[in-house]
Amino acid sequence: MTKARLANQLSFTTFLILSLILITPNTLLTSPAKASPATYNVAISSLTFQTQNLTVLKGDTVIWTNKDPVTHTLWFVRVEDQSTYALSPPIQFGESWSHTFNEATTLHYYSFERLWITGFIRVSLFPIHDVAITDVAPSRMMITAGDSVSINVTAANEGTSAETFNVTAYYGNTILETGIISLDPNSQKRLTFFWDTADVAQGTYDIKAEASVVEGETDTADNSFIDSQVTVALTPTPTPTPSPTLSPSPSPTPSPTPTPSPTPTPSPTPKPMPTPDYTPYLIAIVVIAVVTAVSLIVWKKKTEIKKRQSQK
Ligand SMILES: [Ca+2]
Repeated sequence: MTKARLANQLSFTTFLILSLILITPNTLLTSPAKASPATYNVAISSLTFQTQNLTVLKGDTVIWTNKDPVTHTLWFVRVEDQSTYALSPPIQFGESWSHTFNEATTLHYYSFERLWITGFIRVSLFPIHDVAITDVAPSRMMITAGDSVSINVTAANEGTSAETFNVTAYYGNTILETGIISLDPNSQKRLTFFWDTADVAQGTYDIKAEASVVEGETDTADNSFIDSQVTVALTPTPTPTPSPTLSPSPSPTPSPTPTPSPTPTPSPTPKPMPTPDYTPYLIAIVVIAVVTAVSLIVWKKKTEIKKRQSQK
């Protein structure tokens, strides 16, 4: 009897354990640990939707706020068959309108009054991991070696989960720098890289940025972005250096020539001058000599005359 009761108790315990084993996984599967629905804000400003592209989970809510001084009515169209998904009431300046997306679909939407203002919404049943590089912009396109260039890279999280990933900037195939960035879902951020081109060879380089692939990411085509080139020219300093050396060298050659020329000019000028100056002196000497000679002759003749008179 005791053995029978013990056997019954054991079988009941086994039943309980088996039930727990079987029921527990079912309970986990029927109520998956899903994050609470998220809410995203989109401003309608400067006649654009900011942010333009959204990826949300089924059950998430988006709030649009009109910051334009005009009315916007939002018209949502399913991409797969162009059927209308929803139409908002007219949203006046300063007003908001929200919508919770309960259908897993992909939507294109417009401002009904201005169909060229467009946005894009992907509604997913499961979390999406998708990061991207959406822009690469160097500060200058033409530089000389030694210049510094800043490169602005815009990285985005286009998925439904927060992500941390690497962003690497390149010139050509050479890595410039790698940075780490963390982004919330449906957000973007700009990173600035500085490129010192002192040791960079002359040439034209593709400026590129890459986002590392995050876990669970399938759309990797948008993780790399190349849109611009920078041309590095030779340093201008060596070029002008020889040219000034060559140009002044002929100029100094003629300049010393005229410099000595003024020196001889004054020296010959005073030398010929004294020559005519001596002439009157010579003339005076000649005149004095003649006068003296005449006087001597006259004196001699007078002396002879006196001698003769005294002899008489
Ligand atoms: Ca991607």
